[in-house]
Amino acid sequence: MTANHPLLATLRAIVGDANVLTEGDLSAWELDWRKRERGHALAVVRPASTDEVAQVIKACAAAGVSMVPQGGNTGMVVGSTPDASGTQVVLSLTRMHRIRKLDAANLTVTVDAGCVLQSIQEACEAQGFLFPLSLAAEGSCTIGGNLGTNAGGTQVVRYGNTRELCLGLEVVTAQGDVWNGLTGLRKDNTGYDLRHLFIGSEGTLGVITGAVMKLYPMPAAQLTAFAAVPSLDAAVALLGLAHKHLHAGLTGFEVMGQFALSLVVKHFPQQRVPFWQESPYCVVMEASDNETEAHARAVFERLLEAAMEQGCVTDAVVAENMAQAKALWHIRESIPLAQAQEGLNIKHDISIAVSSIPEFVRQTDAALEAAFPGARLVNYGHLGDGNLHYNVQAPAGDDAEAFLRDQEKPINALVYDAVDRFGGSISAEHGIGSLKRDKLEAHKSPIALGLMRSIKQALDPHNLMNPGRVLR
Ligand code: FAD
Ligand code: 2HG
Ligand code: ZN
Repeated sequence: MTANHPLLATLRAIVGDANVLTEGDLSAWELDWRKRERGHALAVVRPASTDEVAQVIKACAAAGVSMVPQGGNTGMVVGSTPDASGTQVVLSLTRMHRIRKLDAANLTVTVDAGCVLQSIQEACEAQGFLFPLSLAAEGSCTIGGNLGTNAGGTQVVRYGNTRELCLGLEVVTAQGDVWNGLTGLRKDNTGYDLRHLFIGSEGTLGVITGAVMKLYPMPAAQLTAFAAVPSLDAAVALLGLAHKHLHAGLTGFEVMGQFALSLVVKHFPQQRVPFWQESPYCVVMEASDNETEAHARAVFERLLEAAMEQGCVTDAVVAENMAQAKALWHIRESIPLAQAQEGLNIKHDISIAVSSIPEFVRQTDAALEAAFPGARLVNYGHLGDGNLHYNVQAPAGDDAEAFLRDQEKPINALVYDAVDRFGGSISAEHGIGSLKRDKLEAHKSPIALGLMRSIKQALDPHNLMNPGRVLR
């Protein structure tokens, strides 16, 4: 295929010449965030409305050209970039960034899929509402990508994943038809709930163009604590205490291993990281309170006193103000960036029952250390959700690319076999994309895979929507 492909003239007529990109540096769309793979697109197409998306899909379908839906291109599993063939169209949604409607009484906001997550948070906050989806990529990821991956983030312990926050979708199907499911209803039992098919489908079933998302009143006060814990068992005990003392007021609970924090210290020396040298793990914890800040502090202090008495916290700081709270959260959110600075790495976004996490880590750390001496284990994540980022960095000084080439497969096998033994999931957050497609085959039940293939076949019989992602 070339820049003269006959489809290009049709696409230009739909979205305008300036929004069909074929030349120059297209890295922003063709290279994934982790720099694992560089693809090559026939064109990057940037529609500005649902109608334009529908026309683009119809044109591509008529030409038999496959499409890769893309939002902020922050995905972790090589799912939003084209393959290397030069035959695929990247369908970028970022020109669709309108907040369509905020319904205060219904506690919902209706948005275009290309809205950057942070812009939704800010627009809602300006009107006194909390949109609680929160992740370190929020300045560049889009709500369409969040829905496409069913993103998690740091508030799931209270508000759930993106799926739980979504009340309705607008989707352009693989045939170019527009399904308007933007009802915003909290109860609707009229047959299959189609929205749940598209959420987490990673662009393989259709293109999400709009969504109705749930809002919450802004809490009266939010407090953040950073605590040193002597072990993962202690972190789990602290989580239990936090649930008991804070109930629904517990809105964040993240764990960070010592090596993960050392990478933040190394690559972002301007950040002040408390306790990291004296403790194998630290926890960042958030409480939201509907009464007053004084009430929130009193509850938080009782919790920390109980935790110190029981020995599950050895030291703690509670942020005095919003700026300090942000700085503490920033430490946690900087870990993936520090890992990227350190070099290519192997990521495992696994989940297992919270109660099993300490034993899983004990056994798997020991097995990895024995089999891959020198490999550096970067363990952190959403302990409140039973979701660890159980990552592996090449031994210090080694060529990371060579390490991944030679050791990624056996390391993945070791970790995912352990996840299976503990009854967990090989992906709690980032999804499958193309990086974990073979792992899905190996770790998901054949019945579940068969049902997934039937759904794909029914919705996208010509395999034009993000082919080769999730399923072979
Ligand atoms: P993209 O990367 O563009 O696409 C992701 C997938 O969704 C692709 O398969 C794509 O085809 C599909 N897609 C995109 N838009 C649409 C659409 N409109 N319709 C249908 N399919 C679509 N993830 C978490 O879950 N939790 C975290 O805490 C978290 N933290 C992160 C921190 C950093 C620093 C980074 C870089 C990433 C993080 N991620 C996290 C991963 C990533 O940001 C999320 O998965 C995010 O939801 C992706 O959004 P995006 O707009 O960048 O999507
Ligand atoms: C996070 O929780 C993200 O910070 C990224 O999901 C995790 O980079 C990672 O492994
Ligand atoms: Zn995460």
